[in-house]
Amino acid sequence: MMLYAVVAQWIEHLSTEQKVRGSSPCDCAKMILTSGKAYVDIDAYASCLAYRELLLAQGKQAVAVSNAPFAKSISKTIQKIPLEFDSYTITIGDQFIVLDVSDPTHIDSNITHKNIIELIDHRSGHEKFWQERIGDRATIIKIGAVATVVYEKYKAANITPTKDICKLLVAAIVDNTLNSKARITTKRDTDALNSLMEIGGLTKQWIDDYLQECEQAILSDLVDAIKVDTKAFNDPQLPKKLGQIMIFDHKNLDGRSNEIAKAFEGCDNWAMNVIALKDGISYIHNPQGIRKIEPCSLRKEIFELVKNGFFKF
Ligand SMILES: [Mn+2]
Repeated sequence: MMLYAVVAQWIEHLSTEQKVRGSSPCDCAKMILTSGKAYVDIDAYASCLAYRELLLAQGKQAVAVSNAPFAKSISKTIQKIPLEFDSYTITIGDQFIVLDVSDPTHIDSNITHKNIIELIDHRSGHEKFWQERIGDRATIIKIGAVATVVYEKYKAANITPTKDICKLLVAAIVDNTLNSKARITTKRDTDALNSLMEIGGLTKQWIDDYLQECEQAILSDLVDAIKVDTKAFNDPQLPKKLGQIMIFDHKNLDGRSNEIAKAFEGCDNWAMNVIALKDGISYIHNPQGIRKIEPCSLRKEIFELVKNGFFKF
């Protein structure tokens, strides 16, 4: 009995060794779509699920995996769409496709960089890091949404996205381009948006309903909504913590400054970017008061303004 256990253990050890050393992945290995570890917004969510569906349609083995909390942009309507992340345990030989994140410290620590075969993001700063590691398989570009790039992959493959995929990608583009009001919006984004609305039979009203639903979710759970999309920085030009929410009307935050401050409890140097779509203005809240940036700007756009001397925190 004892000997049997030892032999069994030895065989187990041997097969693990072979698996680790083997140059070709085992049959069970898959392509894993994933994003950042801090939180997942609609762009990351839609891009992972839509890219998974595309790979599956092309006969590949693909799963979408994330344990990160959802931002409010993944609204109830979005969650009702019968597509979701897979529950899957990472195995040896799995290869990763990382979407909507490129800061190596923001990627889930379970993912070894050497197994990343593709990365798509629209935040600058880490282009060289990825160029050195995966070359052309890193796409870090100035574009409104990663979802736009995923739609373009459907187009290039001549595969029509389903109506559900269209809903996800439309919501992602609308959210990440601030309903096409953000400076970062490109013609590629608006072309993708128009095509997806047509294929999915989606109206402007569907978009307005989605945005209203996101606003309601944010306002009904304000502290949590701010916390889930707050980033920490260690840069003398930036606050230690910078939150961001997108709502329709800034007036809907009247009388709620205590809740905003509560979301940054324990931090004396914070700011929050409230993007108000109605008047297209970013309201920058901090402990000293409120300032405006016109037109409304995403956090990454504000960084550019700071870097170029157009805005000071
Ligand atoms: Mn994005």
